[in-house]
Amino acid sequence: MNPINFSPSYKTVKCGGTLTSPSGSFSSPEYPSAYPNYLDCTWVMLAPVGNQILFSVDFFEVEGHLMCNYDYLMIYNGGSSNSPLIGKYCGFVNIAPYTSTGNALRIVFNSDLNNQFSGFVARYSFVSAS
Ligand SMILES: [Ca+2]
Repeated sequence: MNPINFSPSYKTVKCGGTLTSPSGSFSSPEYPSAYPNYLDCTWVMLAPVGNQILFSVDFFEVEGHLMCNYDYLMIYNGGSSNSPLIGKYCGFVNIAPYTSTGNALRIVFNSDLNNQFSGFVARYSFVSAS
């Protein structure tokens, strides 16, 4: 096999971003239609220092797997990929609302090569740390 002739059979979908508005919502790409394959989306909610981020998921339908190895959403308590992982979710589950301890929260959504579902809708708001 000549590696020069290898070309991926998918195109990269732009998704994710840094969210600095005091409240907002976002969803999996193309919601409520099925999300594309091969997603690697990262949203970082970044509040002013002294705030926390209240995050909740209103809708969640993602390809299921016992270990969530196929498609999944991950919540990190902080802005970086080294921040503590709060949970990894897949299937048709309810995700409990979560409040960050600091002023940043990271959400990652990944999909694999097949089996697409409607995905998710999430919202957040900045709250003054008490
Ligand atoms: Ca999938």
